[in-house]
Amino acid sequence: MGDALVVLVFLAVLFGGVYWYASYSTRSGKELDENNNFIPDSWEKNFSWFFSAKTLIMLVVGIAIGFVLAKVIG
Ligand SMILES: [Ca+2]
Repeated sequence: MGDALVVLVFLAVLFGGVYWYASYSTRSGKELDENNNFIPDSWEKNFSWFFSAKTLIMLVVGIAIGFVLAKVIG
């Protein structure tokens, strides 16, 4: 279960980093964002689902971390 925890924490950091970078790069003007939703327009073509499901994805990863953590500690 320890390995699963490492993978899940890695995913949470990775996804969090991607969401953070999307917001950062559009706010700072590094990426084009003509529709002003803080997602680089070049990413939206293929990965809009990843941003629409942001809350769900982070919730699922968070619950999974909590579940595995409880198994590891308990
Ligand atoms: Ca956009």
